[in-house]
Amino acid sequence: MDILKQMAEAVIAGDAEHCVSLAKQAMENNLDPVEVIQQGFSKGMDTVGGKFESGEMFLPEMMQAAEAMKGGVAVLKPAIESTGSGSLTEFGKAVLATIQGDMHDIGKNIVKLLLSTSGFEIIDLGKDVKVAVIIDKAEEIHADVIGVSALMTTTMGYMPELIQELQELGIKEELPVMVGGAPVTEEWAKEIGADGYAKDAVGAVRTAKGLAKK
Ligand code: HCB
Repeated sequence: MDILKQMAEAVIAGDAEHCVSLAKQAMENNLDPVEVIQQGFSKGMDTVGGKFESGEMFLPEMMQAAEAMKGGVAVLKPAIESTGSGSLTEFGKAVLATIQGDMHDIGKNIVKLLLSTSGFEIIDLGKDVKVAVIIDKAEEIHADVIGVSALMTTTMGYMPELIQELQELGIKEELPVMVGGAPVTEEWAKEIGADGYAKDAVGAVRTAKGLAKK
């Protein structure tokens, strides 16, 4: 089995130790750490989500899988940071948050890692963040882009609320919003009037750079 498949399997098994040792092995073999996250660990997490949905896996196992993935990503973090390009503020400031009611932050943290190594200063508001808090902070620091994450169909609904609120305050033009997270699609992003969408962290860097330049 190739190493990426083993990584996915280690996440599914919730085996943190194995995730860490595979991540170390990947670094020793000079694999691209971003590729390793996207094609290895994240694939395992997709399977975990499917198994949870079909009742084959339960919450404790999903939590264990999340911890295992976090352990693996932590090993890859320095390698991603060392390949960083661009000065800290080349593209300006990005406010990141997982939306209100949503505790999922693994994806948002990967987006943060990549943006922070791509010329953005990051203001990470964390998870379960109220729309008003995101707007206040973005306004206060004159953010160049707002990146919001939602992993549940129930919390996605706060994204259009964020955009409407920005419109009502008359500051939508100066604060572009990028949306993402597993249930979010490009079509939906357009429908709610978001300025950008990204399927993954690499896409988030591309989208954020495009929005910040404007
Ligand atoms: Co969670 N959970 N979960 N969960 N969870 C999901 C999201 C379900 C889809 C699983 C399922 O049923 N198939 C489901 C939601 C269903 C729905 O939409 N209605 C679900 C549920 C139901 C729940 C609970 C309600 C379960 C319960 O308590 N009964 C509960 C929610 C609590 C709450 O939020 N209020 C819950 C809890 C958990 C944990 C704690 C066990 C754990 C989260 C740990 C953590 O994040 N610290 C967890 C996990 C791990 C998942 C799955 C398995 C994986 C999510 C993940 O980390 N993926 C997920 C299933 C799935 O998504 N397929 C499942 C890996 C990352 C790397 O991918 O998509 O987050 P990502 O991020 C990508 C990409 O989207 C993009 O870049 C990232 C990197 O490439 N991106 C952005 C992300 N954000 C962006 C923002 C931008 O602006 C731009 C791009």
